[in-house]
Amino acid sequence: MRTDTGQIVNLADYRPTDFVLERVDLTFDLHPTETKVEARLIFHRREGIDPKAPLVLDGDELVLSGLLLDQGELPTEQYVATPESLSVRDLPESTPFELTITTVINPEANTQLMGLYRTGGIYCTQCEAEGFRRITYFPDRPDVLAPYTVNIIADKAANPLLLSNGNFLGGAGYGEGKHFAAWFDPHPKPSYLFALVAGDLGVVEDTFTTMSGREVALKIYVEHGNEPRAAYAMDALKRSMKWDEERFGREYDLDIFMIVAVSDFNMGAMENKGLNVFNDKYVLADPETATDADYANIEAIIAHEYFHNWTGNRITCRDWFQLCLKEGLTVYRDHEFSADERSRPVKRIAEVRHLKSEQFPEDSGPLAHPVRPTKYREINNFYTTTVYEKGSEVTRMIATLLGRDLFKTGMDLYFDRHDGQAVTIEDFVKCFEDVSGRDLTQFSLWYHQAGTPLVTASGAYDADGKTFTLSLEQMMPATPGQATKKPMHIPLRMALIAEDGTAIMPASVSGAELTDDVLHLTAQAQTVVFHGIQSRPVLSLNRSFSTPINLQFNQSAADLALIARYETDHFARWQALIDLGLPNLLQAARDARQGNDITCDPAFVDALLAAAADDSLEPAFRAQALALPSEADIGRELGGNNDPDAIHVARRAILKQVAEAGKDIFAALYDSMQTTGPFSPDAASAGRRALRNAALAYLSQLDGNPARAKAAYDAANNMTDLSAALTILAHQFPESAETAAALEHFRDRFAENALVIDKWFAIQAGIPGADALARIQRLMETSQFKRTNPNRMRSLLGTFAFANPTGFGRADGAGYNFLADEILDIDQRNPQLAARILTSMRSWRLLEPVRADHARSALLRIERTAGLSTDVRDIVDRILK
Ligand code: 0A1
Ligand code: ZN
Repeated sequence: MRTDTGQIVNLADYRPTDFVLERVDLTFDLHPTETKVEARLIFHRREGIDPKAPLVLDGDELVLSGLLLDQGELPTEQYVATPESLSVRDLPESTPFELTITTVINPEANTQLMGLYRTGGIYCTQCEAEGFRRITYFPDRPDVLAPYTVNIIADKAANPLLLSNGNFLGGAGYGEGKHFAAWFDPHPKPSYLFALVAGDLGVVEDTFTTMSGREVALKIYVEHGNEPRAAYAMDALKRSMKWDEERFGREYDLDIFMIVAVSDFNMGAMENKGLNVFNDKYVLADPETATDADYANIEAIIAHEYFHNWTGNRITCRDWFQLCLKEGLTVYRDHEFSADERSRPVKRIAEVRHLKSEQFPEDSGPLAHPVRPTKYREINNFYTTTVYEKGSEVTRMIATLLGRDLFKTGMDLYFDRHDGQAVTIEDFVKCFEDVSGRDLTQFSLWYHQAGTPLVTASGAYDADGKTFTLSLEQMMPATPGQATKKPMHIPLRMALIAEDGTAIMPASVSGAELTDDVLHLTAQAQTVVFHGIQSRPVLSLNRSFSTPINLQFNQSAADLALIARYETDHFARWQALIDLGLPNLLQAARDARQGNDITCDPAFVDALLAAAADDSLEPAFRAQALALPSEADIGRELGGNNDPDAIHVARRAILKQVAEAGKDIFAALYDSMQTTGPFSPDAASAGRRALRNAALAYLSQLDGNPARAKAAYDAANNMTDLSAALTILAHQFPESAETAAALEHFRDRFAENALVIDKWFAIQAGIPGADALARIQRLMETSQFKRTNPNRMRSLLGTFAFANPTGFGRADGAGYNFLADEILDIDQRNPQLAARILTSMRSWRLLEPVRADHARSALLRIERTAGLSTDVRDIVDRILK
């Protein structure tokens, strides 16, 4: 394990390598505990580099077992090898030379799941960001690109499949029960995109004919027996390939595209060239075992990894500071894909919910960092929602500023200009400046300034002058390392709506640029006047969440209700309902804290129920409206001195009041939204299920007993309905005999399916209340619990720490202490996983003083432990700062 060296990497220190890598030729002789890796690397010294400069290669826990220069032995004084680096001197001044490096590594012992490891008897690799250096000594950085040849030798019976990037060259027997295969990837790539998979897997095959008529073989490899469960992933892959051709003109560029599903994986999936490796959670689905959310995730992640082929692989990052160059852009592309395949407004609502619940807390807490950071201690900790989701929002804003057509022209220029290169955010932005003539200097602050801008708005109508005056002000909060900030360029989509719901078009606008429906806020404060307004308008601001800000705009309940009823942008309707409801939830939390009665504004309840009952709206939209902000969302909005128990009581009370007022509507929806016929995962059917299960959750609030939820559980014929009913049983009636029986039934029915058992763990980990910790500890003693499996750990510990505020945050601090012990334990095996789960404590300063004190002590205990990984050290230090 890499323990902390305290070294910080700075963007300002970037410089190209001294040596240019021309070609890579790798030979793997696979063995579970002693895999021999021979790397033949051809380099030449870059022009103008000091002839005395040594070649320094990266390593991580490596042992050198052989080194040749142009096939000859090297005197030992010519090189220095440590586990972390190999330095070779007296190398040729101007001619190319070949280094042959041999290392022996132990895939079986690789519990970090970085580099070459074993999972379920399969050899597999994960090299992003710095895993390749755990395989061989190498210039392991994204700006070193080369074509790779890979030879794999392995026992044939155990490993009939030998896969790597690129196109298959050939294979043959190798004697002693072994065989070998050779692959060649002609597209120069950085080492983080290298992949190797070997083992015995089942396959689902198909083909795709590209827009220029080339046939590409498509293969998805899964555990034997799981082949039927990969059909949806294959369908999503073919739709992604087609969409990228139609929307961005991007064609696939190899003869074969492979996906391998593995059960031990630190993240969601990885875009290795031509050989994506996936967490099997994002490949396997059938109606009996996957929820609608699982199907949507599979579609999005298959698309995401495939889209990386152009945004990430063909054009890659110059250094890891540019991570958002590939991630923000590719998330934007996968969001657009899902919006086109499903419902655009519902997709946007889901994105914004996710952004607000995950990225906003990051951006307002101790882990806040710019979309394009300038320093890091551990790059693994920068695969964040800021880089991914805010990075996507920044890309979306460029598209908003330029308009769809110019944005596409800018993307075309980016692909043309930078194909085959490792580039920067500045290179990317320049393409859009060049095609539009717009100066994006101020806009680029979105990449450089951390924190969520706060925009304050107020409007006034002058009936005599027929003007509507909008005052806007922006405030950038201080974030770690950035005390003061400059005003940003904030593109706000907007509409003016008349009392009868029709759109009002101003005759002219002064005080700000308005292009189509986009108002440009560029100064710290701006007064915008809309002229020729015949009647008092209601302003809908930040339509479709065109900019990721906190908006303070004290609109009356009546105005919000009007937006919720008439806006043509359905995202804005949903936002208006949230804005109507949130003050009630916040007041309820304060009242619960004081022991006061909890009340709810009927205007909100009426508007919500009107949306729920409106058959002209998509069911999925109505389900989103009925899903009130979570307890964590309420805590974030309260902004400090938070008591999770009070928030829980408050939210439950409001839910109950909505349920009471809407019981007839919910009963009718529960009946009418039933889907008939064979299961289909399409968005419309999923929306009906979501609305029906939302109605069931409200009705169960009123029932006071689990009978209805139990009946729903018994009647369910797909995993969406089954897990929804089980969640209601467990979260609303945790002590009931029906819940105990259903949990047992669920466990026994799906005992053989790890992904479903993950759901079983997650549902129980989310049961609120102070006894949650004891339940978690009991679950950890069960035979199904597996410490080495990241999905299982995330299901149990991740759900507990991220999504159970009353259980995890119980008043005596036992939850925080427990997590600290677990983090220290996980860190010994898998630092990346430990660091990620630890980020659940990033908002500890928002807690009331007693809990905050307990949280701090637990964090200090981690911080004071010797031998922490760099990953955990980096997070704990920043959270405590
Ligand atoms: N590039 C992948 C995410 C990923 C990042 C790091 C990993 O291991 C540390 C694995 C995957 C993506 O964006 O999908
Ligand atoms: Zn990605």
